Amino acid sequence: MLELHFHPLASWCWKVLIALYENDTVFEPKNVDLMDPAQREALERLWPFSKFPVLRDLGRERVVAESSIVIEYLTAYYPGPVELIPSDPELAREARLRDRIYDTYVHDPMNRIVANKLRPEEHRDAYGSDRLKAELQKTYDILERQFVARPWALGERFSIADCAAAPALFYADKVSPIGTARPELSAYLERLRERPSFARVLREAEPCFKYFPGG
Ligand SMILES: N[C@@H](CCC(=O)N[C@@H](CS)C(=O)NCC(=O)O)C(=O)O
Repeated sequence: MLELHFHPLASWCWKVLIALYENDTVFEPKNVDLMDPAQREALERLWPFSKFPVLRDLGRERVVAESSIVIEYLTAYYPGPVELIPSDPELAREARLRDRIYDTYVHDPMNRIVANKLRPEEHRDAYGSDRLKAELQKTYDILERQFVARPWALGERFSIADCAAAPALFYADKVSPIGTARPELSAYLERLRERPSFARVLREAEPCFKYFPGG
């Protein structure tokens, strides 16, 4: 009943895959090759911005885009033992805030640094890329202070914020290393890598890692 339109190397798709694997949610993976014009057009018909992940719920006749919104949808209609958005409103607000922080201040700059690397050399923006790396370094310092004595972004429980953090930090660390001076954040990234849901995502992405342009 659920289809996920995604690519195994795409970081925002990882965020939703982690959520699906956390709750063993059954879905059909639909791998999209954006280099293939027919597949790109098919994605565009589902979601005019032609970005993935896109979740299609054939049973409820819904197409859901944007990783955070997909996780909201899964939490509402396909809940499992891991409550990715807590039912307590105060905690839910905190989870959503942290999800936003990872998307806005880690994932987005990381993504732009990678996109810059993929440009033809003469169109690369070294100044812009250095600014984004400095932004990441500042964010790491803020996050480092948040992880003292807490295993996950919300504390003891795994949430949407950790789904957002895993891909964002994994790739951000490659383009602008977290470094040994931030032991709490480094240990958090290690815990995320060991979490079975994310370990599975990484295993499945392994054959595509050769296409990542590097740090
Ligand atoms: N804000 C969106 C971002 C989605 C996004 O940018 N996805 C990337 C892959 S990680 C994509 O579709 N890139 C293809 C393109 O830009 O052509 C979300 O949270 O889902």
